[in-house]
Amino acid sequence: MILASRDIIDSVDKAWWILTGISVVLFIGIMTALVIFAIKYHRSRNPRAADISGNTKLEIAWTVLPTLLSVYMFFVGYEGFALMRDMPSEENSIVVEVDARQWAFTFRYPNADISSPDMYVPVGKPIRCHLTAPDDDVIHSFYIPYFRTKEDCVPGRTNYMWFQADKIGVYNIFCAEYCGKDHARMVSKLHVVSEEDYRKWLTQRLEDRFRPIDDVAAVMDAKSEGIVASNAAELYTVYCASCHGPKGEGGLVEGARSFIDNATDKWKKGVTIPDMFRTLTLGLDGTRMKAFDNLSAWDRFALAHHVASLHPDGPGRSDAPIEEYKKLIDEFKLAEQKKVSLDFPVDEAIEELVEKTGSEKNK
Ligand code: HEC
Ligand SMILES: [Cu+2]
Repeated sequence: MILASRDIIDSVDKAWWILTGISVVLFIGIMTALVIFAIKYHRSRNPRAADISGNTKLEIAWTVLPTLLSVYMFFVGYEGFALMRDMPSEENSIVVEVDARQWAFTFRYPNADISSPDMYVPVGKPIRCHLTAPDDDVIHSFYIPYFRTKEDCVPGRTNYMWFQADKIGVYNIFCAEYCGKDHARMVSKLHVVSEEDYRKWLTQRLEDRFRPIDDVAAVMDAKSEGIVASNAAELYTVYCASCHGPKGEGGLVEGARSFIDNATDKWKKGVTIPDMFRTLTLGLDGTRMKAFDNLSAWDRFALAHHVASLHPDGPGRSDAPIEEYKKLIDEFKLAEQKKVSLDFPVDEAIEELVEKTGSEKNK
């Protein structure tokens, strides 16, 4: 079995060593000549400068040699580039949509209709990444150093890259766009797991994503099991802190609300938990505040509770009567078990995918 990512890694590393080697040799050569000539032709030894003009052999040599060297360097780089662009087809790979926005990556699994702040992929399978950014966002650069693969996420278009992991493990994901300091905060993890663990993870994610809200009291209570399980503090750090500040002080992005001051009269949807749930579900049109409907309803309630808890006087001002919650549950049909049954993508579609991914690459 040929693992193409290994080939890419090897050829990028080879290119790196060759280019670095050439640079080192040239650097040492030029610096040595510089020092030698500075001494040899010093004013004290050569009081009068010689006027030399034209040396055809030398001129041909310094044109032809660097040209050949550059062409050689091009092909050294092209080797790995060609492998990177030789994408497996959609049928023969697992598709992960990478959404880059200020300031986090989100990974969507279109086959399963779930998303995650970290990326999970099964070992050995070709993974196709479809890279996008929202229309009004900025360019990001999705970078997995271990797999030597990096591609821009450009607002309004889709870019593609792929890789295939040959070792189970956890790898870094960075945004390598260096205009603006905040890209440095876009750090995620790539979890390469066994096929079995991948399925387990997907199943769990699906269960969480579509867990119906069967108990109004549970979403009203910040300490209920369902809310605590969402780990809202962590979600907040991943999805909200970059604009609203780690402590809810707001203003990291223009207009992003402060959650700790008392001025809430300018809030558009309101400060109660059900209001915030609505903000998180629908977003605020025409502002940088996007919908977070890729998160489960429980997560959205948990986030609203977390935002409420940031206020120094306690979460009291975000209280709402039970009727408000009931209205939401009806409006967004939160109590219904969504049609996506657990055995759809996990046992059939994914299995099919996984079988199909014995692609040409692996023969
Ligand atoms: C890209 C930056 C950005 C991110 C990320 C972001 N917000 Fe916002 N948020 C804003 C901006 C800007 C506003 C103010 C919009 C306006 O009213 O003009 C806002 C407004 C709000 C409001 C007030 C709504 C109202 O009624 O006016 C709440 C609540 C809120 N955000 C919660 C969150 C939570 C929770 C998260 C994380 C899941 C989050 N935001 C992530 C930028 C962001
Ligand atoms: Cu970025």
